[in-house]
Amino acid sequence: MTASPSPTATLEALAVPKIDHVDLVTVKLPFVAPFGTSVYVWTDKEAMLMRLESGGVTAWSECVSDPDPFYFYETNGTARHIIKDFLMPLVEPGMTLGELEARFRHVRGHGMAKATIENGLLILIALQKGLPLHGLLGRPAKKIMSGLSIGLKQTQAELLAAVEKAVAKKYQRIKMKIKKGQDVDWVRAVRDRFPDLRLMVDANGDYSLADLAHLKRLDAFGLMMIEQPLSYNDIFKHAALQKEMKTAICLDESIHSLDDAAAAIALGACRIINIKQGRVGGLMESMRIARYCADHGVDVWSGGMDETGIGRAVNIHLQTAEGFTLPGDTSETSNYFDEDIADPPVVLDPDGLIDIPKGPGIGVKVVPERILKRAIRWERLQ
Ligand code: OSB
Ligand code: MG
Repeated sequence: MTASPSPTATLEALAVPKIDHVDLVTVKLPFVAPFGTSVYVWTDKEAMLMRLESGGVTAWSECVSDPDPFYFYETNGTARHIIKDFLMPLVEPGMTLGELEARFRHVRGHGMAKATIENGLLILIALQKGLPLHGLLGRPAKKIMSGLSIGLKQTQAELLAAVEKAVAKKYQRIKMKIKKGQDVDWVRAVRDRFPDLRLMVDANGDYSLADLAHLKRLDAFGLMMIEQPLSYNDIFKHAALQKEMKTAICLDESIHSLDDAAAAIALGACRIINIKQGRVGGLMESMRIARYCADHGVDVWSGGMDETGIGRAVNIHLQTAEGFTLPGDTSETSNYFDEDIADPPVVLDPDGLIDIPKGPGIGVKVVPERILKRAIRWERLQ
């Protein structure tokens, strides 16, 4: 438990470039198959993208909110409002990113909206410097671990088929969604068929402490972790649950900041944290949390929000940072979309690993015709 120097000091000192234009573009892409969780079933990805133009350089970032508040309180609508009416007016050329973050703190919460701007600025600065994003973050390139999140299925046969396909691709771990009434038997079916699989479950907050005896039955399956078993805004009860369970608890929804992560660790509410860069307000807070967790013996991984190629690439670059010790929800583009808005798509190599897209910025190129084809809303803010 040695305190390390801040992993973001250099980033905080970067200057915000002069921005010529800011656009918010909402795109809607059909999923190849519906994605089911205990809270909702999504059939399309509706993503709000931010386009920053500065001296002929164009950077794209992605807001990871959904159109609805079923997983998280922010929506594409609230993010648009907060970005347009409160956050963008705080952005001034020449100020440092550290100063901008301090100004953003005046707006409580709304991490996904904040992340859209902060990540966009970091990507823009990387492009202007001719650096890949991970290079700007001060991290060397490496192969990124893959992980698949399998949604709730109608039948166990469908679930087993999805797991079998993922195992054949050499995904480094498989996560299956569970909910009340679709848990122990379904996990047993997968475990019986794949005894050595690195397997975990995600309940998206479907249980309460009244389900303790039932949840303890999951201890029999050698799971890597159980993600967010209890309420989306709880830390305290997870600490009580972790004391009773052998299986590591991983918090997702409950962690909005470094302070939340520190509280969860101090209370013993989890042994693993899922960092969604959007949910915690951007790449810099993500790096701080990952470093803090590494210093406190807590593993972290990069969560996904079924992002388009833009957000997916950001998550890939982030995983070069210190502390990302476990495979995250980073899977092939074809798992979500027949045609993404950016190229190249994410594919696994023969070992089930992912290469960081080459080139400056996030490395993937947004295809203008596909944006035009998928855009359902376009608004120029400046
Ligand atoms: O709980 O991690 C989650 C997707 C949307 C909302 C919440 C979650 C998820 C996933 C899929 O599990 C992550 C992904 O594959 O990008
Ligand atoms: Mg989750």
